Amino acid sequence: MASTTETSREVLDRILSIEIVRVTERAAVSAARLRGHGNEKEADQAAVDAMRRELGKLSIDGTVVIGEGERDEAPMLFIGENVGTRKGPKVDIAVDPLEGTTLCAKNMPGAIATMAMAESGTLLNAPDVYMEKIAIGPGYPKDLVELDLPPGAMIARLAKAKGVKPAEITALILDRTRHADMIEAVRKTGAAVSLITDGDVAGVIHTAQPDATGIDIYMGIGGAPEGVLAAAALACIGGQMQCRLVLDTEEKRTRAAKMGIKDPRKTYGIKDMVKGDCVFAATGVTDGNLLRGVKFYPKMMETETVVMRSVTGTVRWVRAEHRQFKKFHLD
Ligand code: VTB
Repeated sequence: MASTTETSREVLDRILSIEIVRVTERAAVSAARLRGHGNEKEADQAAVDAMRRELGKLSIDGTVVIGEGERDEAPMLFIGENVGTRKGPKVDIAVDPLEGTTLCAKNMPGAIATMAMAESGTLLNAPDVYMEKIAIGPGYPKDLVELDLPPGAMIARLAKAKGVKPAEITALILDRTRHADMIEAVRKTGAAVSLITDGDVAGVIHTAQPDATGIDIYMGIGGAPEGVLAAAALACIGGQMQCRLVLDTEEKRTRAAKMGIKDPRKTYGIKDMVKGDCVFAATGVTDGNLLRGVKFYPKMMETETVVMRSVTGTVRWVRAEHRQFKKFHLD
């Protein structure tokens, strides 16, 4: 048991890196029951309910900083909501109970349940707007990625650093019309573009294991909450990322200002988004490159989770067999 003298750092280390696995497992199982049902909202709600129920059992005094929406929209796990038993360390919580709702509803690869937990006041409080992102894995010279470099020049720089020709580089980009010019510019260098329909948290994580995933770089505009979660993962496994919020209207700038964002054009590195010790976890909902989806058997369920911690760089792969179905509140 955690004694009252333990710092949040010790608790994050010893206890929460395992406890957090239960949270994403529960969310993943609840969503997985609704795979392929064509109902994104229902699957998302099931994941949110399960995640909230499980978070409530953790010995933390948590505050949701990346959540399901803003307080006035009254969703569950809203930004600012307190979670946990309140008897424990103060921590920031970032959640995406079902990242890739469409992937789950259509039973396509790559849906995950994910969250991060960090020392209080250390995660970027990002509004739910778009974010420009660029990310690569570990092992490159410092400051290699640069958001404002034209995509073609970025690919050339990356290829040089990797010691290969641009044709041997693969960039992962969300398949959106807003990325048409970027995709063309990357292809012009001879590099390959892998397109995904959703799921850029996993997309960014892919860059950390290029040999396994075939992905060298993630580029493009996705959700800001997903950007902070991806930054939390890279803070643990290494890599580089640069991001900028897309605050293109007065309304968005005002919302961001209320969340403490003073410079709407600021470029964020990983350390600007994740300033302290943090734990990140993701459980597969549908099968994907990163994680296997939930498997249901008559008397057992299987989940696969990756959980990682930033100060130690420990990455644990947790393949779990669950036999007590009632814990999952599936009926
Ligand atoms: C991405 C993707 C998410 O939103 O962040 C995307 O990773 C961005 O929004 O899985 P648009 O769909 O509007 O382009 C998701 O697709 C859903 O949150």
